[in-house]
Order: sequence, then C-alpha cells, then structure tokens
Amino acid sequence: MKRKLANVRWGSSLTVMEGQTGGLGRLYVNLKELLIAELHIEAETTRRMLHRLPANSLAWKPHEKSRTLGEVASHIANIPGLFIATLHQDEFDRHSYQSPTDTVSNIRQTFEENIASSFEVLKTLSDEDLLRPWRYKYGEQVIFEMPRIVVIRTTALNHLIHHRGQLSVYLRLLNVPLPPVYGPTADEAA
Ligand code: NI
Repeated sequence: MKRKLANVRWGSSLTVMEGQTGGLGRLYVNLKELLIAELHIEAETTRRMLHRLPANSLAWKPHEKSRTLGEVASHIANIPGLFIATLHQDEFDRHSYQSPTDTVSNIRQTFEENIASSFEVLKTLSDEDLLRPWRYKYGEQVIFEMPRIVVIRTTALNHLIHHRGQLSVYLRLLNVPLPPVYGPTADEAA
C-alpha cells in the first residue's frame, strides 16, 4: 500500500510503500524521492547565496592561491549540470560541457537551468538506475566511475555544499550580509 509520508514545505513529498505484513512492517521510499527533497533544500539555500553576489567583485580573491569569487560561483552553478543533469547517460565527457558564467546574471541563469534539468533527470531514475555505474571522462581519460547515487551524494551535493561554504566566507570578507543557510547567520534570522 502506498501512502504519503509528508508534504514538506519546499514543495516535494515523499511516498511511502508499507510492507505486506502491516503494522510496523518495512517502509519503502524511492531513493530518488529522498534525493529530490534534498536537492530542493540545497538549491534554495544556494540560490539565496548566489543572489548576494556583488557584480563588481567577481575578480576578487582572498589569497593568491585561491579561486576568484566569480570562479567559485561559476563552479557552484555548474556542479548540478555536470553531476546530476548528465546521469541519464552512462558516461559524460567534460569537454562536451560549456556554460557562460562570466557575469552574475549568467551565473544565476546557468544555476537555474542546471537545477531544472537535474530535477528532470532525477525524476526518470529508478532505484536500479541509481545503483548502476556512471563514468566521468576528460576525452578518452576516465576520471572516475561510481554508482549514480554515490555521484549525486558526493560529487554533486557534498561538493556543492563545500563550495557554498567557501562562497559564504568570501561574501563575509567582502562585507556582504549573509542569508540563512542551515539556520540564522550573524546578519539574518532563518
Ligand atoms: Ni570543486
């Protein structure tokens, strides 16, 4: 039997299958539904951060070895396009991907397009698909091969969150008020 577990405030919902044994039998949730719910939360938090990018500081960097603000923000915008929106194929060549990220509006538009196509692809993936391997390549060179769900959880989501944390420090150093992330910041309530 299927029943809805929860309507969550970011607009997703989880559908739960109750086991045949009834009572406290096993619960079953499609893996993609958990990933879609997680991506909704992280996309919204990242969107808030990208809306604070100061257009006149994209070339700024906090250290000579660091990426510039624009490079970090571009990288964030591209991550879902590289590591989720590509998972309908069995492999992906990095050389086939290009997006304009030279201005704040390009960065934000690239992020929105990549998130939208990521949701479209996620909706099509079964649990079996998510457990099947996917290859990331530079031309003929295989950079890594991992099950799709591992790619989503590590190379997409954890990677995005890592660079969003980096971006939040850049924005603090540039005196940009920080939006809430997992809770309030020194500037704003959650
Ligand atoms: Ni990175």
